Amino acid sequence: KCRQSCITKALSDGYDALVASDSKSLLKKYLTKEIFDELKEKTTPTFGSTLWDCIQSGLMNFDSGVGIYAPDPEAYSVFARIFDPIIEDYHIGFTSKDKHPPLDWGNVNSLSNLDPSNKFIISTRVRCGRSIEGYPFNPCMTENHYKEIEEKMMKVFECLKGELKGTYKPLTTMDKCEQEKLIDEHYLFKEGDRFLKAAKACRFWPTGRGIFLNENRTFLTWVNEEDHLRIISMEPGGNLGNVYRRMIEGVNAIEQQMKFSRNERFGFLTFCPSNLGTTVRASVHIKVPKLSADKNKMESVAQKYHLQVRGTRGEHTESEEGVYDISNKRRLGLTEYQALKEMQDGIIEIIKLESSM
Ligand code: ADP
Ligand code: CIR
Repeated sequence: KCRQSCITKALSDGYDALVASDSKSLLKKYLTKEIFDELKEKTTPTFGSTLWDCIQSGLMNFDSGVGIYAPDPEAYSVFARIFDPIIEDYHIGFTSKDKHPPLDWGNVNSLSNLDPSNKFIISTRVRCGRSIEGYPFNPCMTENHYKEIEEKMMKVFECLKGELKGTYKPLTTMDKCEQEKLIDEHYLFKEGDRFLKAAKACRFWPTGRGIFLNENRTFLTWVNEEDHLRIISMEPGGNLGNVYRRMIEGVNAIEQQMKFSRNERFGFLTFCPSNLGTTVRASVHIKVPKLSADKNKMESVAQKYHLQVRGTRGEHTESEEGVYDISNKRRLGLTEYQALKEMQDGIIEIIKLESSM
């Protein structure tokens, strides 16, 4: 009873503040009073998650781009009236009637080196997220869930062979210095993300969190950060085909031993609705000084090719020394291959444009 009335008060105060704010989040754009009133007392059947659990990150961070997370898989259907329009907007046209297509990695060999002369692209990275079947998302996980997933993954990592062979480092065994170095080198997730913290995704930190790195530092896996798994391939230069091929090999090797959560309508399930479907984000770190001198032009080009521009240290960071992180924006409603192709086509256009300026 008391918990319920506290949540109701926090929700209505938070909602009023959001409405009065200048937030550009998708949450503010779509959470009308009517939808808010319809959802404010609902809970998910298995975990009892509330609207507050979904939107507290967006209510506490008005600079959110999206502003909502699914505390558990059922939240996507119980709170569909707010998730659906946000998903449709973010993933550019995936309506409440659409279904995500089956997995299709496509023809890896048709993806090329996007910058053979090495003039613009510093490095290329492709990642995907995976949730492990039988476990809820962060806000509903117990300390034991974190430990169990980590223990299972440590066994999986031991079986990785050839190019993928490497070592797992739990966060609990890393000192600050080592952690900061790995973050600076773009391998490790940043610490204390306030969007995730507000969403209750950082409980029991650093328990169960860690990073697997292969010997060449080209294949890695994050354990229990935003999603149970983030499987990542990266290397210097613009060889997108090679980076993608390596990620697929890693995903397949892990999948031989772990069952991933997949949903009829949304494909692979993730904590943040922006990652649903393929969960794939293919990015380059790129220097395009002429184009990026004109912020509006850069944004309109990104929009035209369905790309997203981030700063040098990832989401919610600024560009340093003119380095931008440009990636495919949508991940849901298209195949893995189409997501990669969309990114490739856009980056090729951006390089063409920069060269002509
Ligand atoms: P994600 O959505 O994959 O979690 P973030 O925006 O949080 O991505 O970035 C995670 C890390 O990956 C950051 O350090 C970021 O700089 C790095 N990163 C992203 N793209 C590239 C790239 N193409 N080359 C090198 N590092 C990259
Ligand atoms: C936000 O809303 O800004 C954070 N909760 C992060 C959302 C993920 N962003 C994205 O574009 N993939």
